[in-house]
Amino acid sequence: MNIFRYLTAGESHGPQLSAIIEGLPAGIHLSAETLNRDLSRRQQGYGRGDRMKIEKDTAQILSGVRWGETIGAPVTLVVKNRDWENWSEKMSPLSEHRDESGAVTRPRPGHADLSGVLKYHLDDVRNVLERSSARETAVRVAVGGVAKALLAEFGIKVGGFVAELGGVPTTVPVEPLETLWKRAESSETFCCDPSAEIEMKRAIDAAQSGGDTLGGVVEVQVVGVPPGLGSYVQWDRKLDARLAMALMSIQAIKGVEVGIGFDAARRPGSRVHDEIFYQDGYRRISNNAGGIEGGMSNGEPIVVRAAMKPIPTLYTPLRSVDMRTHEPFEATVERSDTCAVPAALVVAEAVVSIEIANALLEKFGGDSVFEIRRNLEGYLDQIRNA
Ligand code: EPS
Repeated sequence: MNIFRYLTAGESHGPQLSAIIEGLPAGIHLSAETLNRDLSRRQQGYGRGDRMKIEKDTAQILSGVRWGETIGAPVTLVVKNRDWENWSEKMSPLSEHRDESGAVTRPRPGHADLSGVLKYHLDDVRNVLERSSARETAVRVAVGGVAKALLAEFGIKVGGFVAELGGVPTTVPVEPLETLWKRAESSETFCCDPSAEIEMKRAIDAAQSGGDTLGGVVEVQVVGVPPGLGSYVQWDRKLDARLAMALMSIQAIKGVEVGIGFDAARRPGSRVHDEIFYQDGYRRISNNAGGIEGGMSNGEPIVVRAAMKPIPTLYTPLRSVDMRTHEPFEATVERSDTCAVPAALVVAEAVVSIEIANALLEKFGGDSVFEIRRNLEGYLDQIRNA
């Protein structure tokens, strides 16, 4: 069913992260610079740790693009890990020399560590943490950049902001979404409420000095989506279900909301559903549904939120047991970020872009941007007077 398919590969301290995207039409304007903008955004944000000083992520496009346009063939993307230089012995794919002295045997609560070693019959937690690490999101953001470039061909734009961080909520000004995205871009915590930003930075500083970490909520919006993407007829074709899966697949995400989300459960129906008006086409004056009704886009901006838990690598020890001795210990100090919520916004934008691109390709098909545009315009004409 997926037309836009991709897989990622690579370890956090391995030589590189890679992705192959299959199912792209010919004629998408694409450059590494477009992808690198979001790769760089992902590395910013108040509360990131020292690893980000080492890495300066850039994407290489190694196939499927010629003279700045996709040619319909699979696109290969690579993001090199600069930190690899410091890990080439420990993480060598080929060396026969096994150095088990540095094995990690103390699983960190909240990580994939414990379940991962049990599942794959491993005795070094490193074999789990290297792949489960959120480092993988660097290449997913590059894949999302390709999806964003596809959507841009049809006037569909994706952006967002941090809605809450470390328990500090934001008041979002009543302004066009694109103005809010610009505000968020110039904020160190990617939010659009300057007084909340001061509080958030204070909370991050306090967490950092106390050896703790913070989570938060990110909100992504998509504008320019035609009505009718996704479908109500089958469970796995519902657009909201697919967006939820994509968002939940991001490391550390524990909850997803569409539109007013959980708040809809607390209000009477009269204060939830978006009334329908007609004036040169169908109009709504509210968007509590977040642009999705019956598993389909309804033409209003799509609005989704994702809740990120605090990063589980803590400088203040949490209790765990050593897997060799089963003796209790308090977790060793690891380098980590205090807060990666701003980064999670960029990743959330990426995975949402991928799902919208996929739904667009499903409905309007086509092997070229030209053909998809023709199909889309024909459909928009068809529903104009409905
Ligand atoms: C991460 C731990 C840290 C983060 C990393 C995710 O890495 P390290 O232990 O090497 O300092 O910096 O995030 C990234 C490298 C990234 O690019 O986002 C973890 O345990 O998930």
